[in-house]
Amino acid sequence: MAIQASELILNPDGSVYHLNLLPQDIASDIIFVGDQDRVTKITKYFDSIEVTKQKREFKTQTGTYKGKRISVMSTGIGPDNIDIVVNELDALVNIDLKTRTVKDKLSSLNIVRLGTSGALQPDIPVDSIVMSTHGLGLDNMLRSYELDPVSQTDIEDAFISHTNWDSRKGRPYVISGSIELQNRLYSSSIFKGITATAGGFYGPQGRVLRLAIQDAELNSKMDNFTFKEHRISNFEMETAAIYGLSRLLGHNALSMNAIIANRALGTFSEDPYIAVENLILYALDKI
Ligand code: R1P
Repeated sequence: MAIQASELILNPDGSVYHLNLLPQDIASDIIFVGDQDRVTKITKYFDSIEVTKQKREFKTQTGTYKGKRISVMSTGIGPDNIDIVVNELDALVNIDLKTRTVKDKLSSLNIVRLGTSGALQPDIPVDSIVMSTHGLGLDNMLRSYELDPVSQTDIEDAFISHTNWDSRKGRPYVISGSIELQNRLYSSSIFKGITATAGGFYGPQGRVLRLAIQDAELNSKMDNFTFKEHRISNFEMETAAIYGLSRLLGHNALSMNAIIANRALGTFSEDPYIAVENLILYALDKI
């Protein structure tokens, strides 16, 4: 059955509504960044660029790096944006935009997020790189979908009990990253851990400026949470949403973050641009 115009919105040129992209504009290997200005920081290393398109914070460039076709896209900030980006990307490959019907043969994308993040553990220094084995979603966005088939309820239950999580904030969810991409991009020079994804930057990540927060102890409880060999390494705002939607839609996703702050020590990188550049150089050759 055809998906209605109000549900899958297309622009006059047939492109998807927010990303402003046509199916031929994207590669099957995609790098996500948060900041739209980070797109060219990656594509400056490309052999050539064939597509540059932007609408709002969603900027995309597609080109080749050492002969491999890759798209780099900015997602903006937060899980709500990830809902738009991953659903519209999936529509580009798995929905026939002319007939508005789901294709019989579905395709998988490889999605790697290169982001910035704050470490929660004192031994993960600023300017290091963290690979997310799992995303721990504290944001609730993904709870609008039928999540149970893909979420790791054993880790969720342990986290809820350890932190005495207030159920009024919704149930946290845990989704693992692609094992294949983890194996391809890991080396012993980087850290691994569970990445917590918050639905905001200040209160939702335990930052107090003028407002009291619901659980002032949450970050320290997160620091000392363990499940088997896993611990929570860092806090940011996209990974769990990317992992969840990718898993539900059949795409492979991995998130890697340059650590620009250490929340446990209260420190911030002296040059976050170099930290991001190091992450880009580390990841590009392995993607
Ligand atoms: C907050 O400043 C933003 O920076 C981090 C957070 O996840 C959030 O998006 O990532 P990016 O630098 O990739 O945007």
